Amino acid sequence: QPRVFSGVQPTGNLHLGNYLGAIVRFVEMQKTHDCIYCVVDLHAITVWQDPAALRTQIREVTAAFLAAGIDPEAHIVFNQSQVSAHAELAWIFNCVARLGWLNRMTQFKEKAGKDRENASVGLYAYPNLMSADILAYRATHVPVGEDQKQHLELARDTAAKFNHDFADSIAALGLGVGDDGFFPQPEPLIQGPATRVMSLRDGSKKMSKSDPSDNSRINLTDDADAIAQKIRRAKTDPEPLPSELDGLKGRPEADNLVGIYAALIGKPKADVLAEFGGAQFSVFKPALADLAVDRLAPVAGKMRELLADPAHIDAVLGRGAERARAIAAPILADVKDIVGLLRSA
Ligand code: AQP
Repeated sequence: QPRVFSGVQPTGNLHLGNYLGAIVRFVEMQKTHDCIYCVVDLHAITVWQDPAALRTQIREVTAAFLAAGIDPEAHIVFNQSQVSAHAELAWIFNCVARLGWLNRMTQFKEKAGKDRENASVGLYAYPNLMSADILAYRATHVPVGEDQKQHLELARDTAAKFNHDFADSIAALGLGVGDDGFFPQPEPLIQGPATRVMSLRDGSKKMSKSDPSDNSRINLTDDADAIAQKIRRAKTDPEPLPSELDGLKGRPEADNLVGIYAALIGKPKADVLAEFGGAQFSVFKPALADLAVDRLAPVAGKMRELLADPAHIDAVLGRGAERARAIAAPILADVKDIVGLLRSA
């Protein structure tokens, strides 16, 4: 049975990249898969989070999931720290994954910056926790943005090494499934028109929660004026839009805005160019702003309504955690048996 797992960090400033690259895909996948969607709060604390703000941010991501159309009854929505299997399996994966693998992770290098000696150990080990998130449910499909590709490859390598290192134990206990061994190879689903939404201020950088410039991103909670202003101020070149896709080559900012329009309207970029080819940005930007407001305002409104009742959000997370635990607990118990860790019956 194919199972989807994915997560979003409650690190504040949830933006259009998170929405189009991840959350919209999460909603779509509900039609065809059993889905587990997680607010990954243990990932968030790999960099400093103010405790009071963190609590609000966890509820905000949950509200965004629900407002976008994730159904917490038909599927599972919870926050990571309520299910201890994530942290337990992450420790075992810390002992399976190799230092050399983690040393190659570009996200750590970017986030740690120059002051690497001062980065938290958690930030370094982050990919092993992500492997645990996915494999604690033996999830087979992981919808993510382009930036998570390398981490998914590491999760696949970790699953394969675990299956290989413990092959005899898995066989002796009769816990193998198909050809893979104990863990499946989780498949990244990096698809759709917006796998990498770029900053509005710099077409070579991804739109990111942690960018110090608020003008670089459209936040899900921005009002219509803020959205229009940010799009008006978005960096562009002086040329009009091309009529063909080829004409976007070497024009990262134009490419990004056309990509955002395409993703919001659910059509290919070629269709957008067929409509706006030859138009100046003074024409295209207001059209994009109207479309963005049209698509995001209902989500933001719903989020506000949900956030007015934090007890309801906490109850959704609590129920989701209970159901997540019920899936992960027997898998973790098998892992402990495979590794040779003694547990009382
Ligand atoms: N710019 C983006 N375009 C498309 N998808 C994106 N995602 C993030 N940025 C973009 C996808 O959103 C999901 C959740 O991301 P995350 O919260 O786990 O953290 P992140 O990838 O580190 O996102 P940010 O917003 O860029 O945060 P900071 O600034 O803290 O690094 C993931 O599926 C991600 O691929």
